Amino acid sequence: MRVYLGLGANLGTPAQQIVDAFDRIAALPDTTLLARSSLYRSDPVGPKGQPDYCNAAAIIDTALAPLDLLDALHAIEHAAGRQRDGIRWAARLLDLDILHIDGMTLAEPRLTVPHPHLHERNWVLVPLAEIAPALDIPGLGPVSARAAAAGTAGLRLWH
Ligand code: A4P
Ligand code: MG
Repeated sequence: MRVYLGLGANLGTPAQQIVDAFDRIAALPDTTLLARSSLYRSDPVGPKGQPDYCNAAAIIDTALAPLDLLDALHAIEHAAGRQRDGIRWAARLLDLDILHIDGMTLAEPRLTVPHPHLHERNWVLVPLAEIAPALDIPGLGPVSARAAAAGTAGLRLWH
């Protein structure tokens, strides 16, 4: 099954954590990393006073069942958190979201797909549009059009 992932981090060394997460995702069993987006810097949305986020998107093919994939992604988040002593879950060292699964919709609290906030977040849509512009998400339409509509306010490439 083909799965589209969103990655985010805003504590520690965010870009390094995203790059490490790409590697860990690529190393998951029965999983191939097909594409990774550029890294983006985005203004934090949510509680004030957080550092900027590093955000990115990825496409994988995996034989893992959706909830097994979710567990595996949580394990990667947990491993990233454990590497850093002191600060824990204050903002976020690593957040891995399942954005979309080809041909599948899920509406459980543990796993809602497409991701319920996808349509309103340019830091998710713009990286996703870079690697999957023609992807047509149920209820959203083509990602490229949604990304264009979401704009680039607060979003730039990570340098
Ligand atoms: N869950 C349900 N559906 C999904 C899905 N499609 N993918 C459940 C992943 N998880 C899903 O998630 C909480 C629970 O959601 C999980 O246990 C899972 O079973 P979490 O990652 O543990 O918690 P969270 O991320 O703190 O919660 P929340 O509300 O999802 O936060 P968001 O919406 O992810 O927002 N600003 C910028 N610029 N960039 C960001 O990346 N991120 C956030 C976090 C806020 N502001 C940001 C960014
Ligand atoms: Mg999340």
